[in-house]
Amino acid sequence: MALFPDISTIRYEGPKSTNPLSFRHYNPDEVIEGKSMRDHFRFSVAYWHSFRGTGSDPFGPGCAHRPWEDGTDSVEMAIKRVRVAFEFMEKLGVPFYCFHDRDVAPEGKTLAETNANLDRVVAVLKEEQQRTGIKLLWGTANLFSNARYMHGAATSCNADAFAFAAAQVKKALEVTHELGGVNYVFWGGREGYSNLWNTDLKRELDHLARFFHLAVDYKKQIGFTGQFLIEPKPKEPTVHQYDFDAAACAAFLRTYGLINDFKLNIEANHATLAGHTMMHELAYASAYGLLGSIDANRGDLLLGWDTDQFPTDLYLTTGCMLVILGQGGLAPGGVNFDAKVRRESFEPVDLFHAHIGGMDAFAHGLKIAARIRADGVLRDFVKQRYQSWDGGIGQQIEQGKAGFVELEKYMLEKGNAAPNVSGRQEMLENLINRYFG
Ligand code: XLS
Ligand code: CA
Ligand code: CA
Repeated sequence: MALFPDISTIRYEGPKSTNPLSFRHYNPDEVIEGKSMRDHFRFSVAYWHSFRGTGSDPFGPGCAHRPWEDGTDSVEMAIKRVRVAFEFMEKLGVPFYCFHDRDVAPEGKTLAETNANLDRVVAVLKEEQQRTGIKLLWGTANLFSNARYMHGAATSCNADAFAFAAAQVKKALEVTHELGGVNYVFWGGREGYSNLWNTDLKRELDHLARFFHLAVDYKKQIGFTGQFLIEPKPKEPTVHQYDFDAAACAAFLRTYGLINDFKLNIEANHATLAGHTMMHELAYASAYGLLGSIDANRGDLLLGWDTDQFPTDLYLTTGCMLVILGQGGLAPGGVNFDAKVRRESFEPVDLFHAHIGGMDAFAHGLKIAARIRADGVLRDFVKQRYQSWDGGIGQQIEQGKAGFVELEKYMLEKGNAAPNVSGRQEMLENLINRYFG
């Protein structure tokens, strides 16, 4: 069944190629810093955007041209859509995909009916995984679309919403396990609040932690060994999301004794919504040993909401790759394109252009980051900048050998601090630009 009849497998043709349906930088077998590009990125397609996105927005309904859709939300349509998705991913050459339970199969009238629908589609997902060798990077549960979650799921004021969410995640974990998923993501959906007049914040946080503990217990019970990931996001849909950013998630996980069971899935658009750069969020998560996977996309800084655009900015991808190379990679995580084509890009071929652009931007960024690291200029500069900590009083502080008394004595004797040296930000910015030439 050729659903993209005019498109053949996308190949690497090198930087000089002018064929828009080819890779100019992503060459899966090319080895950089001892690892193939395929293994550096572990690229993944997000089922929800690419196969359930219709291009609808608050001002109008969907207008995407998807010739395989029959206009129903039936299980039959869901199964046909799986075949389309796998043909797309095969032609694109991505090794992974991600989904929410409700992306792949329709919700029924009862939980039992919903689970049965999911089982039928999962059997086909499994078949297609086996046929193509494409694997599941992560599964997740949609705990935000159905009206029962209007007040949140694990943080709802309605205990039945918590119970339903638990049942839903239980099933999503089983399905992820069944499909050999290597991670499982928790994005906080409506876990947050819009105003404090009606909200018991402490009780909601306790419930959220309880929910995660139950998930960890069940993971162990079924022998699922995939990595659990929490995905920070500061706002949208609620004004105040509990998983605001990497720092808030780290504090939450530590407070509730969950720090060893979770890592973070960092998304670029969520980082900027939080007033950070993606590189900040990655560096922060990595510093705490919590960087597990990334959702690759970008926002539009002129709009300021979650536009989920495909990443094309080489400064962004180079920054990401500097941090990722710095921690030795992302596996078992990967680079998931949580991104959607613009409403105006309504033809199926636009899905190819979008992913090719994202993959090439990351591959190009990887090459640049590897060159920056090989030259060592940045690393040497930073090392030099902190040299006062490599010996003398700095070393004594780091080694816990100097307290306030010793530090006062040291300064009384010395009289004043050593003069500062320039941070040379502009010089370094110029230096980084040389690699983009
Ligand atoms: C929404 C999130 C979501 C998660 C998965 O903003 O990005 O798509 O990645 O639930
Ligand atoms: Ca995401
Ligand atoms: Ca997003």
